[in-house]
Order: sequence, then structure tokens, then C-alpha cells
Amino acid sequence: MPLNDFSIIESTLREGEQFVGAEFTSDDKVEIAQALSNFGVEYIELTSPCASPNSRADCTRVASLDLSSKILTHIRCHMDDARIALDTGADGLDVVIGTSSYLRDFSHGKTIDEIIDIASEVLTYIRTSAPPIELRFSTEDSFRSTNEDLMRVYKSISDLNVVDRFGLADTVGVATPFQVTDLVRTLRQITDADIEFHGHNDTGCAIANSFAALNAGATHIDTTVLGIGERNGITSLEGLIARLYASEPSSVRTKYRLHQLHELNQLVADKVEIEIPFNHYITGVTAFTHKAGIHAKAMLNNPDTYEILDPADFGLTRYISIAHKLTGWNAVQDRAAQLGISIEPENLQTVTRHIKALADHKRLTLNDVDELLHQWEDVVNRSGITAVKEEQDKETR
Ligand code: HCA
Ligand code: CU
Repeated sequence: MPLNDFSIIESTLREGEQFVGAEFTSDDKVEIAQALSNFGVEYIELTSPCASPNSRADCTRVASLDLSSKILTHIRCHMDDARIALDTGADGLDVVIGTSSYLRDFSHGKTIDEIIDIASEVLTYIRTSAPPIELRFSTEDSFRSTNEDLMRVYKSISDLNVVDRFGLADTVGVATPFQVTDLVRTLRQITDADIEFHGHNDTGCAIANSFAALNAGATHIDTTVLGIGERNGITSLEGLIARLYASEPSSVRTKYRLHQLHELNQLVADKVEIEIPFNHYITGVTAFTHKAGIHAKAMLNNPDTYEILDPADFGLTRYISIAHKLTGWNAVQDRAAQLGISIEPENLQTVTRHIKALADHKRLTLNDVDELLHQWEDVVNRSGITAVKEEQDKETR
């Protein structure tokens, strides 16, 4: 897969605004858009200008900012929406209409033929009114639409030659990577246009589905910071970056300012009043924390043994946890060295056994271990190994 050819459509300011905790002010949107642009995402997608008066004003404001990222706005497939969106000055319009029987029967009530008619009218109007605009057409709930319906819609629109990009949306997070691969390949057979994938994460497949889409020929992936969106959200920016970095680190390092990722996460987490989840990709607090003694020993010899992502590339540091019963003497030795304490390996093994025995009885902190190391250093310096052993016997008794 030529990784340089893909683009991120960052939708924190559109899909992310559909997260229940998101209430971005106009200034928030400017701050987030600037941070996303500085990070290096190729596109920033904003809520429809038809959603509310402020949404419209904010869309125009962000579009006028002169950011490096292109600004897109997202609209329903309606002539009125198209007219308003064209006035915002956005670089591109993302047009969407539902094609599954759920959305046809319970949302907009249109048949496939009516969908083709209205989409043809709206997309042709946009292209004629704004020849240079980047125009995308997508089907909502693509993965619960029939292949026949979908391809009939895409083929009709493709024949108009007015669209730059087609989107596939896993609106309810039902798709598997195999289904995504199949559908992207099928769409690729009827169009040379770019292909975008938008995947919800209800069943935990959003990142894998996005990666499968790219491998099958998609060119654009939708993300949000921390994955925020409707329900439990979509492909997170961090998860996609981690996945792509694991395959092709040099491209990802070149395309994005990875050192800014943590700060960007914190900015959005603060705005929507959540914590960064402890196990989040790259920026979660335990993402680079190692615990078991066996892991710690190998990590100290060569971090690649248990890390496919280098925390230094993200301006982060790894942490080896030693205050527990699974600890090992190599990690304890490393901690002693950090504290400037020199203890012979044989004595360190004794100290380590001591830590394990204590941890069997109570939860230890790093401070506890540090104190022990200081105490043992004193004891060793005073009277050698015999005193150390006596000391250990006393403490674990
Ligand atoms: C939504 C719509 C959407 C649109 C995706 C797209 C989806 O739920 O509001 O335009 O590609 O998930 O289908 O976000
Ligand atoms: Cu969505």
C-alpha cells in the first residue's frame, strides 16, 4: 500500500460534535482547528452550516483562517443545504444520503431512484456553481444497504463526472474488515475517484476496518480525536496513527507532527470534559508502561522487544513499573541506577526477593521501593551481605 497517498479527514469538529459531551464554542473550534492543522491532518470537517446559526458562522470563520488543512463541511443531500454550504467558503463539501432500508423507510422515505435523482441534481448544482470545490458523495449506512442498490447509486453518480470522492460509511459499526475490503474493491471497480471510509466503533472494529479500507484501495479515512462521536464514536486519530506507524513508521513521521499528539488529545479531552482513557492508543497513561520482570529485562536490553511504537517519536517516555510481585532484578537494578545507588547484582537479587515478598502482603508504591533501595544501600555499606540477609528476614517476618 502506498501510504503516502492517503489522507486523514479529521472530523472532531463534525462527527466529534455529535459526541454527547461536546459543546464547542466558536473559539473552541478555532483552537481545535488550529491544533489539528498544526498536527498535519490533510482535512478538517465541520458540522453542517444548516445545523444552527452559530454552526454557520463558525464554518465561515474556520474556513477563513488560512490553515494548512483543507476545510470541509458536511451536508445532507438537499439543494437548500448545498446553497448555504457554498456560501461558507469551505474548500470542499461532503454530501451524504442514507441508502439502507432502515434510513429509506424510517428517516427520509425516498426510494433508490429518488435518491439517484436528488443526488444528481444537488451534486451537479454544486459542481456547476463552484467548479474548483472538492466534492464528495457518500451513502449513509452503506454496510446495511444492498450491494445492488449501492452500486446502482454510485454508478449513476460516477457517470455524471462531478464528484472527486465517494464515501462509504459504516454508520452503525457493524462491518468487519473482510466486508470493508470487499465493498471498497467493488466500488473501486466502478470508479477511479478517491474513496473515503467512515467507520463507527460499536463492535471495536473501526481501526481495523479503516486499515482494511486503505489496503483495499481507499484513499481517505475519517477520524476524530479520542474517537469521539455518536454513541461510542468512530476511528480515533491516535488509533489510526498507531496502526499506520506500525506498518510504515517513516511515512507517518514525515506526514504528521507526532510530538503534538498528546497535547492535541488533552485539548479535546478538556473541552469535552473527559479523561484520556488509560488504555488509549499512544496517549493513554499505560500505553508505554511495562510491568512483568521478564518484559522489563528484555526492554532494558532492547525496547523493540516489547514495543512496536517508539514513545520518543511522540515526545513521550516509557515507564517500567517495579513496585509489585512480578518485578525482576534487572528492573530493580535500573531503578537503583536512576537513584544513583550502586548495589551488587547478588544483593540486588536479594532486594528483589524482598520486594516480591512484601508485595504479596500489600500494595507497594515506587516510593516504597525507593526507600527500600536506600535502606539496603545503607545496610550493605555498613556491614555487607550478612546484615542484608538479616535485615530481609526481619522485614518479611
Ligand atoms: C451520521 C452520519 C455519518 C455520515 C458519514 C459520512 C455516518 O451518523 O450523522 O458522511 O461519511 O456515520 O453515517 O456520520
Ligand atoms: Cu458517523
